[in-house]
Amino acid sequence: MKLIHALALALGFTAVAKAAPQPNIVFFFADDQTSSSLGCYGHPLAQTPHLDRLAKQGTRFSNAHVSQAICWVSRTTILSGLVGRSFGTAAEPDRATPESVRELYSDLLRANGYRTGFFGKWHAKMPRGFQPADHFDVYQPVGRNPFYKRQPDGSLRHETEVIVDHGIEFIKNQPKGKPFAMNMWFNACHAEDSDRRPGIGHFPWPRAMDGMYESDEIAPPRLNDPEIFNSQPDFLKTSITRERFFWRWNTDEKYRTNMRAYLRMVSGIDNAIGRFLKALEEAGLAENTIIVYSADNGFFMGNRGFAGKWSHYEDALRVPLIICDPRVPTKQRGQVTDASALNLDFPATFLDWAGVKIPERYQGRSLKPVLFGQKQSIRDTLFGVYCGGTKPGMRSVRKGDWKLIKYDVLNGQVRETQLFNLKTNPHEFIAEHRKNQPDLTNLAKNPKYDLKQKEMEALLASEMKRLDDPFRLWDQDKD
Ligand SMILES: [Ca+2]
Repeated sequence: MKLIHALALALGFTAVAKAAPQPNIVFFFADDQTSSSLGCYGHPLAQTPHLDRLAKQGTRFSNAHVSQAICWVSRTTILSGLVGRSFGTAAEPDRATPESVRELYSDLLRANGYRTGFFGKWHAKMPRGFQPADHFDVYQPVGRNPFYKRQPDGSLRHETEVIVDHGIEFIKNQPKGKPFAMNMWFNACHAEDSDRRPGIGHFPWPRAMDGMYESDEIAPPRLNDPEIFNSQPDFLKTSITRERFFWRWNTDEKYRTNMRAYLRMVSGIDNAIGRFLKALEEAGLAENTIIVYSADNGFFMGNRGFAGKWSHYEDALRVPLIICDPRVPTKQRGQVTDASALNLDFPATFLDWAGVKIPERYQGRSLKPVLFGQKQSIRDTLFGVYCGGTKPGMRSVRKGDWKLIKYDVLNGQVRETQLFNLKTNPHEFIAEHRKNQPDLTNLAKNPKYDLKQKEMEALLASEMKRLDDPFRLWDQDKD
């Protein structure tokens, strides 16, 4: 014992000095992408070999959601650590208050030794005077419109490639012995809304993907039975979610052409990520770098007669989430977890990885224990919010197999409740589909599920209070 003690004393300082280094963090963030458009999530055609490999070596989340399926809100949630309705004010709910974004996770990482970078689509609605460049060591915004960027030699380069070029440049300049945290936030797979020409006009892809999927048979949307559209709440049937359907999915030919183009955008991201991973490997940084891949919101690709996001169905709220942490034990590699995760959890997770204290104001939790197999899950409730169609808007809550959605829109003209059991009704059918399956319907107001509805409504009210939502629905206490 004495010998060991002496040895420990002699080695003590060395051991402390050689404590595990802080990991590098690379966060790839796609725009407008459902998890169902990736190979590793089961898409029959999507070719995403690099993301599939990250999933095989890391953790793939089957229940990752965003709390609000809108580009700028999802982004502000990650930057602030707060859900939409918490980072803003009742008068201006989409814009972050100065207090909520005074210190971003990137600032906290920088204060703790990290070199930080941001490349790509920002789109978060920040307070007046806010300068994103103040919050990163290297900041380079890259937008769309156009997706193709003129290069010094006169050639055109897709924004996905340009963003990854910046990322590779960043690691080439990385000083030795210093950790880094970098964000590459793509504009793909967002449509070019101002250009409705099917294919490369509406969904411009990196030209390296030319010809991909051309001979593939494109299956129609799974939920394209007109009965499914007809059963939707009336205001959704006339919303922008419906309007955009006519921009991109409403004829067989347009649907097939746009779907091929969309998948090329997905494969374009995957291809660029592959290039980045190779550069990371060559720089000798791969062993200590955690890779995160997710999207700012899901996407309706013709299901229910809808396009875009803007609702609380799974198509809109569910996003891909793949985290590859080379430090996790071998038996956790390649795991697929059904643990619930929100975009709200990302900044807490980043700070936890870096060993930085998670601020008390953060509403999310670190996903690290799930990755390391120490916990099955870190949250049992998914909260969804949206203010479309006039405030308070739509709210949802999901726990286990149950999901409640409430619509309180158009100044009180629409007040509806939907209750789904996602185990028996994973596609959230509202009408009894095909009439012989009584569970495939909205179960709200069904006396058999009265207690469940009350339980979910109480859970929704408590989540709204806990997350400082300033609004109350028509049937909630005004407290
Ligand atoms: Ca988006």
